[in-house]
Amino acid sequence: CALLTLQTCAASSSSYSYREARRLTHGFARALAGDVGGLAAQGPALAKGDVVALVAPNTPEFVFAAHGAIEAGLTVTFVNPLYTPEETARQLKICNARLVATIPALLPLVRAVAQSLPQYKGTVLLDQLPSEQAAGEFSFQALAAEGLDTEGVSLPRNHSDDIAILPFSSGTTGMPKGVMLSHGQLVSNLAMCMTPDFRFARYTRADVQDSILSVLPFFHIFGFNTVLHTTILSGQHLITLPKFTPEDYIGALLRFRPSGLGAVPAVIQFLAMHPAVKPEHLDSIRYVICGAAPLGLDVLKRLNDKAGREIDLRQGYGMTETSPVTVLCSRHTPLERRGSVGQLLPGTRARVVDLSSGEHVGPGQRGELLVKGPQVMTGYYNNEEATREVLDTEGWLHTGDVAYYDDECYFHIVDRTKELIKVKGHQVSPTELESVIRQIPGIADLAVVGIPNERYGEVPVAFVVLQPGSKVQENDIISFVEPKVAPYKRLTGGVKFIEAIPRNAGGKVLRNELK
Ligand code: AYL
Repeated sequence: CALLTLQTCAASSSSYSYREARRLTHGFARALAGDVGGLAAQGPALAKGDVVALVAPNTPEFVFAAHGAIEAGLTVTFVNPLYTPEETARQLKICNARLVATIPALLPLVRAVAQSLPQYKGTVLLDQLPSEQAAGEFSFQALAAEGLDTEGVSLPRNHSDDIAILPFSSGTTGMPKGVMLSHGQLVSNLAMCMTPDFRFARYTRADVQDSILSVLPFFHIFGFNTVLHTTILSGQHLITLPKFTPEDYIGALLRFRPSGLGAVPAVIQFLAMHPAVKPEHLDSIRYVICGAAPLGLDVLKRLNDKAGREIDLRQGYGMTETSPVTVLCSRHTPLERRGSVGQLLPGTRARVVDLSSGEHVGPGQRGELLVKGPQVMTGYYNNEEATREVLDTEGWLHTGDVAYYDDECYFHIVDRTKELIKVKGHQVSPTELESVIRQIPGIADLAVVGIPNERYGEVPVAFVVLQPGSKVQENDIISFVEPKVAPYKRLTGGVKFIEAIPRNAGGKVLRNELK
């Protein structure tokens, strides 16, 4: 397998074999653990459990840096590369990042925010070093080479309960929080997804290596654990694109003829509906793995119509907090059930409970979905209160999703009790947007909710109560928010001025009423 291609970036055409990937990953791990290649001059050595932040789009080096840091006993957090400096700084501070890995285009942003981190050690450039290199800036390739050349470095042992990654999620309420996912949790979820009934990827044999095209970002758990790791486990070839554009995506379909796709519903919709996508572009596609937001059976059927045959499209459901998959369509799921999110993965349990009484409800009845299994997170990083809100004493995770299961135990996600807004599968926290809008003078009260949108799934809309005499207008609010948040968090749903925000007796916003 070592000589097979592991990854190709469709944009730069840079390509790595399994062997090269292993070498670079291991070399980087050794450099970090051995504190070599100039790292020693930049403060105390990295110690087990220290956090390394990756601020980068999908590139092959992203993967080597993440795996190398994990191999060195460190914990990796992923920062969305579309984040503004404020958003980036917030995440880096919460997890007290000691090292940042990024690409040259994002170096100015990282330089601006990293210096204020109390235990900051340096920044690793995943590509060429800039011509004007500052102290504490390192080349990934040079560190990996140095790590391989240095003798006597010992790598720490990673245990099942050690925290491997710290992706961010807003959970059921509030600002985004670090989700502690251990080696054991990630691996157990992979094992579940690779069981014969649920496995979507085919194991590579001597004569055939499948490839999968995925634009899902590695900074999201779907891209990192479900797509990337199942690809590696089955010995496939992963084709990545740092950014989705219709031309690049169609170009990659034609050039690589992938057997599989990793996608969110917006991409499936594009494939099914966009006139530029022709039936022959879909010729090679055998399976599609889709999740993170709802996908209707109608879209799936239109995709099949365009392809002229049945594509093995597997919808799944999960959360960052569950590594992420809990429910998935299997190879046995009949077409008419493929609009559901599937059935429970082996080793995973679920309950659907009445929203007011908390009592179990039977098939066909809606209630909050609770899940339990070895893939459920350890908790939120440094936030016991938020952890207690979602993880009860028996280990059930309260998902904040409203679901029902049918007579064959297929699950259907129908609503959310939590605040979360999902824009093209990306999380948007209403609390975060509310805290930005609240800075505008003249606003008495406000609440942000998500409303359905054909193109994006959902978009945020702000309900605003103005102070008497205030002249604030819709555009003032939209343009105030725009530069302060990542593009997908913008108020695409607009602003609605109302008399009062509906709240319950406890002061909690009645978001469903606003919707
Ligand atoms: P996060 N249908 C409807 N809503 C969904 C679905 C789905 N298939 N999947 C996720 N959600 C919503 O942390 C739901 O509200 O994880 C859930 O609580 O970004 C929230 O998104 C979690 O958002 C896969 C591949 C699951 C990916 C994932 C999603 C991980 C997204 C199973 O096979």
